[in-house]
Amino acid sequence: SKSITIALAGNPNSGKTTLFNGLTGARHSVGNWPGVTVEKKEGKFKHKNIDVIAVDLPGTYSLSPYSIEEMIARNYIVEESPEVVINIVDASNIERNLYLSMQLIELGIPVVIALNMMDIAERRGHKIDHNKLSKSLGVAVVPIVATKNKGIKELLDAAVDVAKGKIKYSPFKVNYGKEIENKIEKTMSMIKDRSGVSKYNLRWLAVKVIEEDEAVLELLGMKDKFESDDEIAVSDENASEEDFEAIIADKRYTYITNILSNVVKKPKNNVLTTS
Ligand code: GDP
Ligand code: MG
Ligand code: K
Repeated sequence: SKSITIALAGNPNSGKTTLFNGLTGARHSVGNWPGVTVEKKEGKFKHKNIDVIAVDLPGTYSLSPYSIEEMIARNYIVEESPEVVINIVDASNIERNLYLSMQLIELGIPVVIALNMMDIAERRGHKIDHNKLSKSLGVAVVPIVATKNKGIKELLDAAVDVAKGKIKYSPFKVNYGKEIENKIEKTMSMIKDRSGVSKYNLRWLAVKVIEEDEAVLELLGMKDKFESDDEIAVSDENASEEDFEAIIADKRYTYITNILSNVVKKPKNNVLTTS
């Protein structure tokens, strides 16, 4: 049968290379992403007789249009539509890492979270309920220790099942509050018939328009409109100066905090566990 492409996404130092090497061994090629000097690694392996292609995406903290690495990662995911994205999360630094997870999930693509560095989290006395995290996010979450090859089989089982549509998840949706949700709805109906929009998740695009994401505005041919709106806003004393990008980012962090308050338990006294 047809091969499955798995893209690996995660923060720098989350263990992506360790996992990638563990999966592909020596059977991988190293090149550059088109037009830039950012390294691209691609490898092949078999899992349960299924041919799997693994693509290592650049390490990123977000999927904003402000960095080459983040644009490479998000363009690859959106344009090439890998069957599944394995999002490697450093369990010992889970708050920060989940910001990227939220954005991957918002892209509307199949995501499996590999909760890596579980040995470090455990050593620090952090108790992480991965089943609760999975329920809260609406995606599969598999604890692993990449350096010891622990949990890798379970991770691949989940990734292949998700890629083949055998496990259906319903990813959570952030509620951005009445004002922004209204804007999202209006923007969705405004952009839905534009050419080239169909391969994107419409809600994700709408959120990006409201964030004034330059790459998305350009894609939709809306860059000039926003620039002229800005000029009007400056001359209008009643114009709202709200920074929707900041409000949206804030909502995402609040979601993460709320979710983690039910998922992670840390020892009260951390003095003896700093190493
Ligand atoms: P990348 O930047 O995401 O590619 O991360 P690397 O694979 O280079 O890993 C960063 C560091 O974390 C390396 O020193 C790895 O050996 C280490 N590392 C990766 N996974 C684990 C793990 O599960 N447990 C522990 N203790 N260390 C890990
Ligand atoms: Mg690496
Ligand atoms: K952002």
